Amino acid sequence: MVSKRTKLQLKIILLGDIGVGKTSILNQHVAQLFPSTQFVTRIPPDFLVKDATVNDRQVTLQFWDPAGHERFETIHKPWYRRSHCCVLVYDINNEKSFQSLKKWLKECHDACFHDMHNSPVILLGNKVDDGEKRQVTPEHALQFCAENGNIPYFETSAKDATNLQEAFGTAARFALGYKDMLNKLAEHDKSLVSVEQVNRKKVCW
Ligand SMILES: Nc1nc2c(ncn2[C@@H]2O[C@H](COP(=O)(O)OP(=O)(O)O)[C@@H](O)[C@H]2O)c(=O)[nH]1
Ligand SMILES: [Mg+2]
Repeated sequence: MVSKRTKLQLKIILLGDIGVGKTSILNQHVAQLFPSTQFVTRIPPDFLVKDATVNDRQVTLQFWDPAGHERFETIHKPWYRRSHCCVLVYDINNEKSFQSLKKWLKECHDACFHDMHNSPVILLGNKVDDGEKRQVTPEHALQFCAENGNIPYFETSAKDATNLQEAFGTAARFALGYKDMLNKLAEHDKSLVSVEQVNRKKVCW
């Protein structure tokens, strides 16, 4: 009998102020839906799932949406648990949502990715289809990215899907790379334990 191998599950979280377009981005990317009012009453934990091939490997991407919880000062730590990539989102027409990125990035680093300069994070400047009221320039956004560990930056639209494939392709590769790194560390830890056990046995002899 051929054993069924479960696909690799990768958890990608979306973070940013309320109203920047996180839910719309996910619904456009996963289900080609805009506007996305039918999802507003979903109950957390809240994620959408999409199968994909990343670096020739079959994976299931779980996209986690804070689903309104970002209204509060912080999101519960368990929501962040076992994340493999964070997609930060702000609205290019809303300076305040850009100012909040520092807070979201810090929360994300504190909760899951502890290495500030090597963490699987990307940034989306959303609503480019509506850029006439723009309050944040791309240069300003790129400067933020350079100062925070060279975060890749994409200008997106949930309305017409601009750059969503590119952004989520990068997010998926980051997530897979991060998962592989965690697996390697776990293997390394296991071998450390076994060396320790051998040494302990030697002491007993
Ligand atoms: N023009 C435009 N409107 C958007 C875009 N993304 C989201 N919106 C609108 O912005 C509002 C907030 O979007 P929503 O997805 O609920 O934001 P969330 O709170 O971050 O999940 C809704 O009225 C959306 O229709 C976009 O790319 N372009
Ligand atoms: Mg939402």
